[in-house]
Amino acid sequence: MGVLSSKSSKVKQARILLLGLDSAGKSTLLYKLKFATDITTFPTIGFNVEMIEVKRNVSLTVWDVGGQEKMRALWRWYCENTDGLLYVVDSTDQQRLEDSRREFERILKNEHIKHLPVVLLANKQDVPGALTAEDITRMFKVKKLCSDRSWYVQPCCALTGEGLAEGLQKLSGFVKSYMKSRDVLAFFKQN
Ligand SMILES: Nc1nc2c(ncn2[C@@H]2O[C@H](COP(=O)(O)OP(=O)(O)OP(=O)(O)O)[C@@H](O)[C@H]2O)c(=O)[nH]1
Ligand SMILES: [Mg+2]
Repeated sequence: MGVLSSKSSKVKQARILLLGLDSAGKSTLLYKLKFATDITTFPTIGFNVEMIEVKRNVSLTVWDVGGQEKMRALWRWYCENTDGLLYVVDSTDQQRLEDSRREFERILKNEHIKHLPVVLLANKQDVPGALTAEDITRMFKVKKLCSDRSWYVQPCCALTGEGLAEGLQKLSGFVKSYMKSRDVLAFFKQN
C-alpha cells in the first residue's frame, strides 16, 4: 500500500470537461473562477482551457468547449482522459431545456464519461423566474440518468460568481474519491 499512500500526498491533477449548450455561461464562469473578474465573452469556437487550483493539492484543468450546434458534434473528441464533468444549464432558457437535457443524456453515455462524477450548474440564478436546482434535477431526471455515479446540482450565477466555488469543490471531492478508487483498482490489477 506504500505506493498508494505516497501518491495521495502529491498534487492531484484532474481533467474536467465543461459542457452545456451555447450561451449557458460556460466561458463566463470559467474566467470568473480563474481571474475573479467579469470578462466579456464571445461564443466559443473551439475551446478554452484553464488550470484552476481548488485546494493546495488539487489542480483542475478545465476544458470549456463551445456549445453551438456545430460544436456539439465535436464534444466527443474531448471526452478521453476526463475525470469529471461540469454541465452548465441556462436556467432561464426553458425553450431549449429539452435540447440541453438530450445533449446531457448523450454525453453521459460516451464510453469515456461513463461512471464519471457530474456536477450540473443551474446558472443565471440572478434572473427572476429562473428554474431552481430542484426544478432542473426533476426535469433532467438526474437521479435516474446519474444513478451509476456521483452527482450534484448546484445553483449559481456566473456574473456574480455565487455558487461557482461550491460547485467546483463538490466536483473535486467526487473526482478525488473516484480517482482514488480507480488507482486502487489499477494497483490490485497490477499486483
Ligand atoms: N444574467 C446572467 N447572464 C449570464 C450568466 N452567465 C453568463 N451570462 C451571459 O450569457 C451569455 C453567454 O455566456 P458565455 O459564457 O459566452 O456562454 P457559453 O456557454 O460559453 O457559450 P458558447 O461559448 O457559445 O458555448 C453572455 O452574455 C453572458 O454574460 C449569469 O449567471 N447570469
Ligand atoms: Mg464559451
